[in-house]
Amino acid sequence: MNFVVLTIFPEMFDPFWSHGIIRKAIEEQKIFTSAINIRDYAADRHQVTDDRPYGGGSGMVMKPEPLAGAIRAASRTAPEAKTVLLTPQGRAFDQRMARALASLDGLILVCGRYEGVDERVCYDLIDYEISTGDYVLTGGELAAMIIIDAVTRLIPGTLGGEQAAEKDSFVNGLLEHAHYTRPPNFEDHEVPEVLRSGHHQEIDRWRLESSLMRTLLKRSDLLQQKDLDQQEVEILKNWHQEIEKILEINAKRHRG
Ligand code: 4G4
Repeated sequence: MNFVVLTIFPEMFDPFWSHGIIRKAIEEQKIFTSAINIRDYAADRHQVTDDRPYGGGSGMVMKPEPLAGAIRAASRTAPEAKTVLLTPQGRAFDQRMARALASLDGLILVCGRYEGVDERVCYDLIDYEISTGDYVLTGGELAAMIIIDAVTRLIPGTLGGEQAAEKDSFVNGLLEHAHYTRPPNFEDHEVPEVLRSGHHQEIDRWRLESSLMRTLLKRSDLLQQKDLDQQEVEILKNWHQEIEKILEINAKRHRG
């Protein structure tokens, strides 16, 4: 996968390329990365990339010509790549979109600054507008890093042998189960006995119950959307029964 970032602050990406899974993916040529300075495509001597908004008002707008020049140059070096503008107005980024993007050959990620980019850039030069969430950033750079990070870890061979991404949150529509490592007792909190038992079937069952419980308590919206399998239905029905029992006992107590 080829990632080309267009930004007026390419240095922001130096530390991003230099650590962890992203660094390893670059070293092993699973991804190819570059950050190109939009300023290099400004025509004037002072390389200006912003201008005052038509219609007045405060703040500046990103000029269309340098951006168009940068996008066209990037498209020539990566003709297979799709162009993406990171913007609060874009389609909401999620794990499903990350999976779809991971199947592409290349992405040209356009990072806006100031109060936004001239609308006409979007007309012919942008394939997708994506938002990483409902908040406003000073620039698209952090949003571009989020996309690159989430997509890279889905590329086969990037996460280390077992491809842990397959077991992750959202892959099965549930939140992850709780995780524990040594020591067995930490500040008076014990690791659940079953996880130390070596009974793989019971461990799988415990983890599924942990996933379901966490999703129910923290993200019941995900549970409503999910197509539950036989075992998941059984677990939820068991909990339902337990709760009914407790409420029945309580009701009896109040009736006397
Ligand atoms: C384009 C238009 C993305 C880019 C306007 C970018 C949040 C996100 C920007 C702007 C961004 C996001 C200055 C508002 C840069 N903010 N949620 N800012 N703004 O993905």
